[in-house]
Amino acid sequence: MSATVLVGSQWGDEGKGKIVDILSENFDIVARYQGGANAGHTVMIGDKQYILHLIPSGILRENVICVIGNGVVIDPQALLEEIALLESNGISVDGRLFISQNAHLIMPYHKLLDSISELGEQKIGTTGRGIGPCYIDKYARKGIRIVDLLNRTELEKKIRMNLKEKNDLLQKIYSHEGMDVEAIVKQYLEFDKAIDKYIKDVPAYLNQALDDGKSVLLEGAQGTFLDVDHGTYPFVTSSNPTSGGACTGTGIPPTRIDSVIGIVKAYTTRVGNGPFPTELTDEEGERLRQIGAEFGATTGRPRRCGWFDAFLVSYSKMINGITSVAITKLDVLSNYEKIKVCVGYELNGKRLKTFPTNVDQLNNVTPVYEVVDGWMEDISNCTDYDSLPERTKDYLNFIAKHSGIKISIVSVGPKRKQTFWVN
Ligand code: 2SA
Ligand code: GDP
Ligand code: MG
Repeated sequence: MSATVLVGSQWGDEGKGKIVDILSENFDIVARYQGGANAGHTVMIGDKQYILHLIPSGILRENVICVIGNGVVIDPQALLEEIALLESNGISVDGRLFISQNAHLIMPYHKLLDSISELGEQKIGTTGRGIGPCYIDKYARKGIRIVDLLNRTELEKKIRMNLKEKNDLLQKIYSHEGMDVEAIVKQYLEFDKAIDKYIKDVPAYLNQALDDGKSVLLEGAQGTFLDVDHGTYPFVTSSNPTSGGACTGTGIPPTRIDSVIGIVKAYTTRVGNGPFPTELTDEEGERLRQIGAEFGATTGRPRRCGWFDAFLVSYSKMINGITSVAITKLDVLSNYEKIKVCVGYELNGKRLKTFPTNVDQLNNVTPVYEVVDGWMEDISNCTDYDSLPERTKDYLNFIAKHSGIKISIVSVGPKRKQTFWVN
């Protein structure tokens, strides 16, 4: 059996949570491979809304096993709160949730350093969840991992060593008071009791599951243009949301992945700072934000909104090797008489051949727009492709053609039943 990767094809919040929930009806296992509790993946079951941050969105289907891979950075407090919230809603995770022993732990100093770094000149607009500083420690080989929870003596030694260094940094460089070493040691020594039962050798587990004919869906968080390597650096997150990250972040090799589903919003949003060529900064942007309810699922921050960018999505198709696309939030465009679509960029009067991820260039490009007629009718009750208005189909064909993508799923509302397949 092969694995399928699901990636955000823009700047995140494309509706990955909803589509993972839909697809997971036909998958045995769903695994997260990067990011942490910065993610906010929304799933609606009936009228009840769940926002998942660390646990894969497949958890809402009782037959699905969920896995948190080594590429994820785990805030143990946030994890336990999420488990408790699910259980209080009658969703048990026991025997259905496994966590890689090699995933790194977010420590209180990571969150503090995240907020302090946002006070400096280069403001990224992070979620403040400690993501960047935790990945810094991972790559500096100073991180504390899930497996360390199993060895209390080593764990205490590692926490004390890290805190000595972090308190020096806080006091000497940032003129900030140091953190309470004893309180943090005590707090983290407690986590093993609650977390031990979920710890697993994830690469061995997932590869064996594939050998046994089980299907695995790899759930990306954030989006392609927030990727630390392929995104709009430095205005990115500190991990690899692109499809390549699914291999390093779980231990499933590239030869076992046979399809990549890109999640694409029918327009574009971004939360946090950085270039956004098709952004609508006037009341048009505000209108889109209100109709689309575009507010951060983790922080509540207003998201920046703009027109669909086919040039950007075509780059995402290339980087991720997208084989098919789920298009979401199509219903949000129902009240627009005319809809703009960006089909390319000009820089210094010249049409660009490839998408520039260089921020200086991106800040100076002029989007080339084509205008498409809107359909001006409610499509949120449509249950199949054929029932969509002709102009909606024209819009889908237009963006598919200019992005070079194949649309296989259409979403016209946040609920499960507001989803259908395109043949
Ligand atoms: P971080 O916290 O270090 O990962 O922030 C770095 C950049 O990555 C962006 N980022 C996100 N962008 C979209 N959605 C995300 N999740 C939440 C959501 C965001 C929220 O689902 O709405 O609630 O604000 C997410 N997580 C990280 C972030 O905005 C920075 O630009
Ligand atoms: P994710 O991070 O990619 O999982 O996306 P978020 O959950 O952060 O944001 C997507 C938002 O759009 C959530 O509030 C979803 O409930 C909602 N949503 C998903 N699909 C649709 C859709 O087709 N139409 C509408 N109107 N809302 C949708
Ligand atoms: Mg989100």
